[in-house]
Amino acid sequence: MTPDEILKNLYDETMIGNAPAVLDLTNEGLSIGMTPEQILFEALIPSLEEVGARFERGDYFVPEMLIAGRAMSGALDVLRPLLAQTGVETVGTFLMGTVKGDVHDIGKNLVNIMLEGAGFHVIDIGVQAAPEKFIAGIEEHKPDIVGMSAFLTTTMPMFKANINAIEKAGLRDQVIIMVGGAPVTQEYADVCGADGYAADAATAVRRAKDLIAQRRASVNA
Ligand code: B12
Repeated sequence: MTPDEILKNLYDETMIGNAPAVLDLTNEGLSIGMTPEQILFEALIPSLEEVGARFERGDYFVPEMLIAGRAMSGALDVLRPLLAQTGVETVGTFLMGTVKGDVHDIGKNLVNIMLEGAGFHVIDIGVQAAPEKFIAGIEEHKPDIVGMSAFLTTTMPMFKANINAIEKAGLRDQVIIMVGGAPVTQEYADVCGADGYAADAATAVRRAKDLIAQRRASVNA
């Protein structure tokens, strides 16, 4: 198969949630020299975007979304070590979780992979993470940044609930807080009192590095 055929098939097979085919195509693409970024950004992510659009139109239902998500996650398992292959020194510790009530983890996992690739030490506290879990994670791991992911308009208010709980625990000054997820905007991040927001994994990495640099500069000033 040519790279274009692989991308097209990856797009189509992800859309119908054919996990074994997505895995095979991912491996085949890599074996002929395609880059993990190409597979991710030119096939897997656009396919999942179309899955979301179909769900919105009522053409797809939860089971279809679920199997498409699983197919993408299987490919991510193969791409993860390749995307994270750097050897850069640790630039900081990032504690990441999907908020309580929300099980969407593909976006979070992608951000984690890119952060690891950029030299962050990432601690993933999983999905449906309650405020107490974020607090326990901060106390245990002393991260530079806490990242919160939400994919539902109904779970976005958990950002504020988490930030309030972190404040109440006396830990707010110790961490930078970043938020993200499909429905989240910079405006919403500002309103809920987060320090940073990013719409995608690559921007999240840049923003995380900038925020750490700013924090270190202000501490040393
Ligand atoms: C796959 C999927 C599912 C799967 C999730 C599987 C999984 N393991 O994640 C399943 C089937 C479980 C699911 C369930 C539901 N889903 Co759903 N789902 C999706 C879908 C199709 C894709 C989401 C995804 O993973 N995208 C891929 C990633 C890569 O997305 P991304 O946004 O580009 O990610 C980037 C950024 O968001 C950012 N980012 C993400 N997190 C963070 C964190 C930080 C700190 C930072 C800085 C950045 C950042 O970086 C990411 C990487 O570049 C979306 C549609 C869509 N287009 O988003 C709907 C969608 C999110 N789901 C939706 C809904 C309604 C539901 C359900 C309520 C359906 C139902 N009736 O049961 C349930 C809720 C379950 C729950 N309690 O959480 C709606 C949400 C509408 C809304 N605005 O609230 C959407 C938008 C579909 C739609 N168009 O209506 N879903």
